Amino acid sequence: MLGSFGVGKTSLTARFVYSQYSETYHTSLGVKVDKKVIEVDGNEVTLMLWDMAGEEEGAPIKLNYVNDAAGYVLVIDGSRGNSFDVGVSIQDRVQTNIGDLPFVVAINKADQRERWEVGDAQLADLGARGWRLFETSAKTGEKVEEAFLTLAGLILRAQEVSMDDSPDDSPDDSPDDSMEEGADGSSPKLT
Ligand SMILES: Nc1nc2c(ncn2[C@@H]2O[C@H](COP(=O)(O)OP(=O)(O)OP(=O)(O)O)[C@@H](O)[C@H]2O)c(=O)[nH]1
Ligand SMILES: [Mg+2]
Repeated sequence: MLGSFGVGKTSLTARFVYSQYSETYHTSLGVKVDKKVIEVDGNEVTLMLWDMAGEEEGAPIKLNYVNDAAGYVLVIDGSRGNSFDVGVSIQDRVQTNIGDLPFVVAINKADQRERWEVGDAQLADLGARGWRLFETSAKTGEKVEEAFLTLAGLILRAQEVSMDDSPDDSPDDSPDDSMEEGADGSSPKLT
């Protein structure tokens, strides 16, 4: 869970894992890990959710936690315009320092849309970058499940693709190949 402080990282996690919500704000220190088992496309997936301390001015989030992550939820507080800029800056830093990881964006506090500072044009801008946006509310539960399940799906697909793409130097790995090579007597070629 990445984002500025107070955007609702802990609240979204608590909504998703425990179906609970609290108005009381206890800022997170360090990292708390929660676990939830879900089903995606018939696969049982265990999500380990790392709820991190939010990024404050002068105190950037620790990217070394993100290094080992399969993906992440980038949380922006729709009612705090500054959290939009912080979110974009975090995403830029992850992209530069770690690279492409599956992620979804939660524009949170959708129950307070009348107080939102983040406008449609800003959201359209993120959408145009190909970011997957969910207008969530940890308070009402709106789109929370959808955001996490979409992330889990993206992670599964990314891992399938990386298995397909894994370097395969040995034709012996494929039973079909080795049978053909055996049949015509040619020796396996190393590419
Ligand atoms: N109205 C409304 N308030 C929310 C929502 N999500 C979180 N809040 C409130 O916003 C405050 C901060 O929420 P947290 O979940 O603690 O935010 P956080 O991102 O974990 O904050 P840090 O740990 O300090 O980075 C709390 O008072 C929450 O009750 C929401 O969807 N709607
Ligand atoms: Mg927190």
